[in-house]
Amino acid sequence: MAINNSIENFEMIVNDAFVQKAQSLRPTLNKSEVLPVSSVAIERKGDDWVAVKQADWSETKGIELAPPESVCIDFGDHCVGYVTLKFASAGSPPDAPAYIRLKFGELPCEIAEKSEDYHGSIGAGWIQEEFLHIDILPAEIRLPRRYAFRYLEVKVLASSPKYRLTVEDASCESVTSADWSKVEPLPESVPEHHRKMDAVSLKTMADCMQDVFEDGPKRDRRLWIGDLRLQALTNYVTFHNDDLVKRCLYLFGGLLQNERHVGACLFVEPKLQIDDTALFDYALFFISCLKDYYENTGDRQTLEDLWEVAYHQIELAKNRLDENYLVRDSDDWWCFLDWADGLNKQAGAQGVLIVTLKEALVLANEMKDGEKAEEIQKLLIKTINAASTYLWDEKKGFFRSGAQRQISWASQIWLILAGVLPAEKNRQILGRLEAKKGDKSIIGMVTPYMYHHYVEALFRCGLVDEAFKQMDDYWGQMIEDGADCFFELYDPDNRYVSPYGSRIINSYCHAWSCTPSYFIRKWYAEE
Ligand code: RAM
Repeated sequence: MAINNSIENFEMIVNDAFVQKAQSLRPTLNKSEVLPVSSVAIERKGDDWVAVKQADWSETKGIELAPPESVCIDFGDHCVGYVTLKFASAGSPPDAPAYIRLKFGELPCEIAEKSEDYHGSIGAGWIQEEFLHIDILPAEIRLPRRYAFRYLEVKVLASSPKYRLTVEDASCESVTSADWSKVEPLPESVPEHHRKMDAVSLKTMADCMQDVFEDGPKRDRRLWIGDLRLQALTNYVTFHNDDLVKRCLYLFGGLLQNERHVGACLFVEPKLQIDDTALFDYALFFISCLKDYYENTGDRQTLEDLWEVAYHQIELAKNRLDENYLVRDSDDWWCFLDWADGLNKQAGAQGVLIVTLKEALVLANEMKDGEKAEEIQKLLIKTINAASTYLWDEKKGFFRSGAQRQISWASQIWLILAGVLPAEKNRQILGRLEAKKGDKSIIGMVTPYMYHHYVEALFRCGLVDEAFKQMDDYWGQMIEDGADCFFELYDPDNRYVSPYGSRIINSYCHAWSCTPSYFIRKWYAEE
């Protein structure tokens, strides 16, 4: 499946007032200096790589390297920011430039695996690697790019027989728009392993909170609406940066695609620009983001400003319905849901439509917009009927999707969240899924984003113990596997999983995986 689904004759429709509002809410970035902790060796462990401590940084500083020697610096935790390196020389006066390679890794595999071997589907430029000539030594070099990393390898490719390059010191000016003082302490009742999980989620959040809510500070470094929705939910119970959510809402509302479609993602540099990727589910999530924002802030003005844009997404979604009120399927990348290989999106998309119609109804009532509320009601009845008539397979006990009548976790989960069937039936589906775990005939899940919806479905069905167990098995296992932040993709049974052709291009601090904090903080507060 091609993931390039650019709109033909793409045009951006700008609402200047909305954009101005968004720009007036630009956050200031908090800066702090992070210093290295130690040097490490990257070693093989099974099918993965691990960092093994060599020496404290205070003992490593000043290390002398001759080609092809290298040192791998461990900053002790995930960092997002600007790196400064200090170099000098040992031996005779340097009679030739030093030529070095720098590699930054969120995980050890990014340092160990060869960048030249990457031939995947997205730009190799995301691999954090630099080749540098240093003409004059000593030198203090502040690198112009912002990096997301914990490990930094400095390798000398060339010096001269007469001198060695010394790595005198390194530091990182880390940046975030998160304000840690806003995070409330967890209730006493929260056990240790959930405290740890909350801490990793918070770190993930903070490192993704920049000029906007980025999806990942290593890649794609931009505002995606699916990620925003989960970040915003988590933000309301953690960093309370509601203005950043508001900014993102006005950006999406103020920079529309053809036909006033809300785009899937947008860029803030070099100028504000909506991307030409359109996704069925992501456009509808504008409704969810607005509803969640309004519920959490009571900001009526924003609701009034953006309601029309939100409602219009339903009008557009209607164009994709067939005569039976079923979402039409196609072979291109029209809807996201998850990166699971071969996943058919039809049933899941129907679920997303129903979920967001229900949310739109809440907003329509809030807006006292009777006409639209009625329109939404009608559509809800028809789309729910369509799901139970055409997608539900009573014999199998599962929803099915697409021409091949595929059964997947994503289809079940979204149609459970949509509340198509009565609560007891939904619980039974979840039980059946659990019993079929590992069954290859049912398409599984590979992103924390999809796992979030699974856990949400378990909570909604009152399966609280199962929901926490799932969090422990998934996000807890990620921590066991060495996560400083939560990943973009994770399959406990396959460390190599990547929709892009290589794990070194995956992002290992990814916004949509931050929701354990949301579940933990919501649940323990309600207890
Ligand atoms: C990837 C990113 C992003 C996600 C999109 C759909 O490029 O991981 O977070 O929202 O896919």
